[in-house]
Amino acid sequence: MTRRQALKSTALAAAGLAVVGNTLPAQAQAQQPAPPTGPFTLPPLPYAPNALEPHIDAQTMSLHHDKHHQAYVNNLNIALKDHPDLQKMTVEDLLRKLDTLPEAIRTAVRNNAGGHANHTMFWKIMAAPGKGGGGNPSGELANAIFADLGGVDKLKTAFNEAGTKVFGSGWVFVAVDPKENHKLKLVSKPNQDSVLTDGMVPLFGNDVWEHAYYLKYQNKRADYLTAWWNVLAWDAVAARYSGIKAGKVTL
Ligand code: MN3
Repeated sequence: MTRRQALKSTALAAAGLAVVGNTLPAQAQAQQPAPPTGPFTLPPLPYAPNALEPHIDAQTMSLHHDKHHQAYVNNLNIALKDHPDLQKMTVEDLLRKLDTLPEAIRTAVRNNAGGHANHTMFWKIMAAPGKGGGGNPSGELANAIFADLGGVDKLKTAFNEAGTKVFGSGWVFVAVDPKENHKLKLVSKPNQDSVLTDGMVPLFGNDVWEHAYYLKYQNKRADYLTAWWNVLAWDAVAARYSGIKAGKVTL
């Protein structure tokens, strides 16, 4: 094999292409059945993968949405495949009622329904810089941020600090708490844990898993956290805030 052929073969294998698929024993192939196609499905990315450049690069967006989010969806469907009753529930209800689920699947649902919910929210609250992304909140949302979180500058500082302090993988959220008159709360979570499990609704949040930033920012998570505000879509967040308070937006 020439070096060129070897490189090509390695690249194909890395891309998951079944270059040797036909030579695998039938049993080995049967060990990896296609995941169930439902009930949960991957929502499309609401903009092009390069829309958030230069703050989030296109390759990161494609891998993050097409591979990572898809994997949470697939693994949630696998976890529920023998539970037709749970397949009828919304992802929000699965997370709200996590401690009532069968123990055998509870961790898988916590991780994968959490991953599905967190990323579904994440794509919706970002927009291209200067085209919805960046700037500052206004109106009712700005007033609530001032009252509950000390204002937008204070929020950004506290949010970025919370993001740098997440050990390993996790998220930072601003959540709405219906139990406390829709108060806004800054909450960080490990892994794919959801604020829905605490009876709150995510208003917006940032993903600080390395898969969200490592290709561009490497070890500099703080730089990613700072740059990310340039793609936060405050108008979309304001619409979510009204919707959450009216009980119309649940995720
Ligand atoms: Mn992620």
